[in-house]
Amino acid sequence: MNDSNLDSKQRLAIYRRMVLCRKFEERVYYLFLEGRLPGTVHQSAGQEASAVGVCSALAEGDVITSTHRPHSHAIARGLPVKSLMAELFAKSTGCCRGKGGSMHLGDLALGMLPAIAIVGGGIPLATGQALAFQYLGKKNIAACFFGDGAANIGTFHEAINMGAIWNLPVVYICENNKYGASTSVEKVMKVEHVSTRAAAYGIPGMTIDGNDVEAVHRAMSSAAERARGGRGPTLLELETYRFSGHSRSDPGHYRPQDEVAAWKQRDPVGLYEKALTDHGVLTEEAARQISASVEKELDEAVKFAEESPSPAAEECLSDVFA
Ligand SMILES: Cc1ncc(C[n+]2csc(CCOP(=O)(O)OP(=O)(O)O)c2C)c(N)n1
Ligand SMILES: [Mg+2]
Repeated sequence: MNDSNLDSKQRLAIYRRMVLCRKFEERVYYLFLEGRLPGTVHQSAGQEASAVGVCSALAEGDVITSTHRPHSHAIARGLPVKSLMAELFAKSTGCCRGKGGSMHLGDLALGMLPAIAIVGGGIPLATGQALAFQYLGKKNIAACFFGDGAANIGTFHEAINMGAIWNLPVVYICENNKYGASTSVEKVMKVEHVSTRAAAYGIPGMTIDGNDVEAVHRAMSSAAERARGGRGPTLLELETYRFSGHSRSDPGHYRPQDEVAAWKQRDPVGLYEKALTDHGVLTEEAARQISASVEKELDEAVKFAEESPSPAAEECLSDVFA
């Protein structure tokens, strides 16, 4: 932990953001069980270090793209939890005015293109966003989240090749959580690491412990610096695990119990809490206060969402393209 340039204040902010991601997912899980939320959800508990580590290395004006599993990405990018919760409740105060729902969360003004549920669909979008930054002479970068499953989709290869040949300011971030829906990554990939594919496009590729938030922060910081400096993309593979099944309707029984248990031992929130405590950055009392303030923020978000109006019937066709 000592080789990071983060100070105590930044570390505590990262920790709080991770707790917010985790508790948001817990809250959403219970709201679904109670039948209070429409639609479906793909949850990201277990993957907080990836979302928060990446976004903690971004600057104002940078843009992320996301996937069908976007809640932690949105929270990590700093979208207000109220607007996310209202979006899940399909209310007009949501970040997409209640018309996008869980799989399309986003707010371009706050640095997140609305998420795209087509697997691999965000990779060309991030590449296009990076091309726009380069064309306009901006110093911003695009950070592109996608899963291991998306790394076998055609757009992965086409878009990364394009980003590479044009030295675009984009970082490609594969969250390798070992499964694409119920399919284990070993069944669909001959190479051990997605990151080795970077060699095919002539860009750097790295595999990082995706449950170590500061390791992610460090790797992303140097990839972002490279991209911002005009030296082109990097492919980061973050090894992580989702604690839940693929979606609300999937209990995840295809995963061996000992595998799930081993990854829960490496819970990214717990690991960081311990590291911060061991280094004297976090006390038990401070952890309690952070937990209470996050719960309060979520109480307020749920209340705000439930009390917000649904979109008016006459707005049915506004802000939608298809
Ligand atoms: C093009 C396309 N094919 C199939 C699906 C159905 N689908 C949704 S998520 C998913 C698995 C994606 O796996 P991965 O990219 O590893 O992301 P993870 O769910 O693990 O976060 C599939 C097959 C889809 N949404 N889009
Ligand atoms: Mg996956």
